[in-house]
Amino acid sequence: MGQKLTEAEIAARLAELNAEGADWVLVEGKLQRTFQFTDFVAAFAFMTRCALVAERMDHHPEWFNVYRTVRVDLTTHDARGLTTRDFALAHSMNEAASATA
Ligand code: H2B
Repeated sequence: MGQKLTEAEIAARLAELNAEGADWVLVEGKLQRTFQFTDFVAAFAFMTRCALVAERMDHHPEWFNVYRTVRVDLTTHDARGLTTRDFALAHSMNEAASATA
C-alpha cells in the first residue's frame, strides 16, 4: 500500500505534479482534479485509458463523470491518506488527458 505521506511531502509532490501544467488541488485530504473534454466520447476515452493504468497499478480512482467533465479524487484507502501511488496515478492521468481530445 505504501507509506502515508507527510504534509510537507504532499506539498512538494503537488507542486511537482502541477509543474506539468495541471491544476490538482487538495480537497478533504484527497488529490482532486476536474478534467474537461470536448464531448462525452472523449471523456469516456480518458476514463478508459485511466482504467487500464489503474488496474495495472492495482490503484483505483474515485471519480465522477457528467457529460464531458470528469472529476477525480485520489487517495489510498488502505493507508487512510495520500501515498506515492496517488501521485503516480495522477501523473498518468495528466498524460492520459494530454493524449485525449
Ligand atoms: N485503490 C486505492 N485508491 N486505494 C486502495 O487502498 C486500494 C486501491 N487498494 N485498489 C487495493 C485496490 C486493494 O484493495 C487490493 C486488494 O490490492
